[in-house]
Formats: sequence, C-alpha cells, structure tokens
Amino acid sequence: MAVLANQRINAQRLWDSLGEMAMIGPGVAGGCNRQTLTDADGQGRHLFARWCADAGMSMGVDTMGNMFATRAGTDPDALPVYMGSHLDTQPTGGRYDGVLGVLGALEVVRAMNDMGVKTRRPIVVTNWTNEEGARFAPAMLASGVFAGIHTQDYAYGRTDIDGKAFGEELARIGWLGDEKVGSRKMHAMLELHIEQGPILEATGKTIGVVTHGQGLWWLEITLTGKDAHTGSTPMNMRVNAGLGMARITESVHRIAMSHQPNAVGAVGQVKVYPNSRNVIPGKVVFTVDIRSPEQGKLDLMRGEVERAAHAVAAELGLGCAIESVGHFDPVTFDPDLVKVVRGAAERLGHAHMDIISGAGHDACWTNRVAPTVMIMCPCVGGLSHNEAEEISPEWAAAGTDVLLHACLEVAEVVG
Ligand code: HGY
Ligand code: MN
Ligand code: MN
Repeated sequence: MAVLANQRINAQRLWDSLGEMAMIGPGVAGGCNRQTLTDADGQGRHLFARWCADAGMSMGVDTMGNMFATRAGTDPDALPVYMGSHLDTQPTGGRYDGVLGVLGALEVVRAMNDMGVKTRRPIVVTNWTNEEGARFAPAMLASGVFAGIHTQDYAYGRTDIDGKAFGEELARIGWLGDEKVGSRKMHAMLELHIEQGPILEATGKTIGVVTHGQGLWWLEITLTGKDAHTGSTPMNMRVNAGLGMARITESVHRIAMSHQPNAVGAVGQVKVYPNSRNVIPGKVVFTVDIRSPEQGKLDLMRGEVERAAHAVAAELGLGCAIESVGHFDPVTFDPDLVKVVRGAAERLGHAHMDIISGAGHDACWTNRVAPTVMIMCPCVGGLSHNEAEEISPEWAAAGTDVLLHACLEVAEVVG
C-alpha cells in the first residue's frame, strides 16, 4: 500500500471525459439538459458504456436501467465494491452533479489499470437511472427500487408531464436490461459528488467527509377552484386556486424559517390549469420540497405544511388533496467507511471536514442495503441545479484521488 500512496488519478483525462459527456444533452447556457430516459440520456449511456469497455470492464444492466461495469478482482466470489452516481441531469442542470461521481469512478478504474493494480474484490462502476426525479418523481427512483424501497411496477408506472411512462421510455431508449433489479449484493458503495452547497468553499476545505444526509418530503398538492374570467368576475365570487398556491408557498417558506438553522423548504414545480392569461386558475398542482437532517423536525414540518395547506384551501373555498411523491428519512452513513474516507483525505493532504449532505443521493438508498459513504468536493458559490454550476479541475481531481485511495483500501489491493 505504501507504494501506492503516491499514486494519483489522471486529472486531465478525467476533466476531458467530463467535458465530452457535457456535450451530450447540452443546455442553453453552458450546462446540461440530459434528463432521464431521453434520447440524450441514451447517448450518454452509450458513451459511458464504450469508455467502460475500453477500460476492460464488463457491463451489466438491470430492469431499471441501472448500469454496472465490473473490473474483475482476484476473488470472483468476494462481494464487490461499488462506486458511482448518476448521469441524468436537471432540465437546467450543471455538468458535474452526478456525472463527477460516475466518471470519477471510471477514472479510478482507468488509473488502477495504468498502475497495474489488482484487488481481491471486484470493483463495479455504477450509473443509477433517474436520480434527479425531475422528469419522473420521486428522485433516486432506480436506486430506490434496487434497495427495495419502491416496487418496479410503481416505478414503471411513473409518468412525466406529458404522460409518458417510465417503463415505456426505458424500453424506448433501449436500456431496459435483463438483470433482476436488486439481485446484486454489495460489499460497500462509495459515491463521489459535488457538495451543491457553499460550506466547503466558504471554509476553504477541498474534501467533504459525508457522515449524514438530510431527510426529505416531496408533497404534491392539488388545489381545485373554478375557472372564471379574470376581468368580469367580481373579487368576492372567485375560487382562485392560484391564490391558494401562492399563500401555501409563502407558508412553506415561513415554516422552514421557523425551524432554522437546519431546515429548508420551497416549491419548485408548478402546473397551473388552464394556464391562460385571462382565466382565473381553476386548478393548480405543485410540489412542496421540505428537508432537515433532524427526523423530528422533518416530520413536524410535514404536519405544519399539511395543516397550512388545508387552512388556506378552507379559507378560499378550494378543494385540497395532498400526496407524498417522495420521501426518505435522514441518513447516517457507515462509520467505518467514513473513517476510510477521512484517512484517505488526510494521507493525501487535503483540507477536509465532516459534512451533512443537503441534497439527496442514490447513496441514501444503497445505505439501506450495504455499508455506504459519500465523498464531496466544493462547487463554486455552492451553486447547483443551475447551468452555471462550476467546479475546478483541482477539486475534481482531489475528490477522485480520495475515491481512488478509499477504493484501494476497501477493495483490498493484492500484490
Ligand atoms: O433532490 C435532490 O436532492 C437530488 O438532487 N435529486
Ligand atoms: Mn446528484
Ligand atoms: Mn441533482
């Protein structure tokens, strides 16, 4: 292991791969729009598969489209070490959210090949389908099916804003695999990801050792009022679903602010019907996203949001239906793997700190079925889910070097 201590990944090769992948499903402002199960996602998958083949790995794909590229170990019966994240992006996503975790893991294998390193355990580089949940809610859908959180039937039936179903779209892009989802067993799962928040950059740290992940509720609220003319309908005769949504959105913000310092809340997706300039909305469907690392606070906020929504609806004479379309409790990652990551960061001389993930990740679900940990690198201004998302090549390399050395330790170098 001492000989390997000075080994590093090929930072330029990683950066070039990130740049090449970003060209598939480009956004309009320098980022990416490679939403899950679109043709662009299919193209990105083919590029990733080609790179994995070039690195001598064998590819397996399961019935949720999760991709697993294996680098053989000396002991084929040993449970593998998995590393990965997601290649799908938000509609106005960045180049690095998820992608760094997949291509960083690929770079780790490429570097191991260059070093001629053998490990006892096989190593599997993974691309999880539909981590974002932007097109098909909930987020982390395919890793959730893998971990037994959701049934495959539930996932296949999820529809996008145009009514297209997940299962049909997966088949359409040609990435419906034959492996039974969830049949694979993991020794460990390591996920490298950009922080998507401002803490690491603001404190001058290069590596986040992720000890926990905050929990989340996605509550889809449907308010029903009455379409009417915006000009000729007297104010006291209106049953305005749009007004209800506005008041509930304000309540979500107020509730999150009342639970500071570690609570967040917002409404990000809104569908207004009929969405005509001179028609009072008779129906709105919107999703509330609330999160906290504290279980009690998270559940308290859910209750407060639901009560506030029903109170606003009653006041305005609106129908109100609330459905949970996404949920996971706060996560504690594997303490032994946390120590491995922290030790790798220390040996590599990177300034590091323990951190709680603000965003959800596939690691939150794999943590249910195998020891799991995350590694984070900073992103500029903490900005993500925005085409202007940016990281430095140095940050990308530092995070991937920590992933390399954590993987070498967990996969057990042989000879
Ligand atoms: O929503 C999340 O936290 C993740 O980006 N899917
Ligand atoms: Mn992500
Ligand atoms: Mn994301």
